[in-house]
Amino acid sequence: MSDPGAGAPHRLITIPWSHYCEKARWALDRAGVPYREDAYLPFAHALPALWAGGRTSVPVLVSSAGVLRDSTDILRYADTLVPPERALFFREFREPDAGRAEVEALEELFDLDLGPATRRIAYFHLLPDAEGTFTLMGGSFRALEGAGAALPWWFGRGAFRAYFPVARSVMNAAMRIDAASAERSRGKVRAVFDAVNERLRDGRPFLVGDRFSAADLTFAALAAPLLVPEDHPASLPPPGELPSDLRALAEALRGEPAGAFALRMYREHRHARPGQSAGG
Ligand SMILES: N[C@@H](CCC(=O)N[C@@H](CS)C(=O)NCC(=O)O)C(=O)O
Repeated sequence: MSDPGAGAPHRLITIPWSHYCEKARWALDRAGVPYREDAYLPFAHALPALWAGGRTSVPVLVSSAGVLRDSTDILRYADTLVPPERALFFREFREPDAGRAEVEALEELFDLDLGPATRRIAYFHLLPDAEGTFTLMGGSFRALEGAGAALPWWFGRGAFRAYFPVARSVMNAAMRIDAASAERSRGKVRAVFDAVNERLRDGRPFLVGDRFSAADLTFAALAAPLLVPEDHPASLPPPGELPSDLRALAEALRGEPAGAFALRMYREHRHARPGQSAGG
């Protein structure tokens, strides 16, 4: 497979299946920005992210304009590279406008409430199953291989078995993943999905205005861990391959207007970058 990021002036440091990384990747792909993706396993990502001038969380984008350490900043950067009428934050409105303020408010709501909640629920169900996690991680790296996300040489089953229990305990502690917090996160997902269902009740094609915005992209990307869209470039497992509780939740959410909306955003607006096939 050709490397679409070869010689690229941008470097995106990721954990390949991370939904905040996918949010940034989607915006860069959409803006046609050439970049190389340097993908790491959780914890292996922290030092490269720091060395690049970021902090320990990813995505980090190293660009000629500097180092961007947050997915929202990366979306705003991508907006400087597209014509105003395609900007994710509705840059065509020069003055602060109601639509633009709505996009900003929704993007922030999804970042703060939806992203941490979908991640916690997904990990709560996935991490107890080492084999399933191995398959997910390996699949994501392979799907993004053309973008530079080669599997680390030590990611054989033996090494993974040694690495995984330690990584899992640290992840559980760092993200405070347990049954009670997963239940609270379900409540947050419920509230966000209710709000999006309500917004879509009038049949609107997008969350704000009449075109795709940062609100649509952020909702779809950050809901993805619980919706497992077929068109996700990190090749998430289909619902049928998820642990049973997570499968039931994915199927229920996919059946709601908000879930169907996010899947449609993936189908219609998540175009693969050159040199990489969508969904794998
Ligand atoms: N507000 C940040 C959140 C990024 C984030 O939570 N990244 C996670 C991966 S999904 C991470 O790197 N966690 C590891 C850490 O914080 O050390 C953004 O939008 O970029």
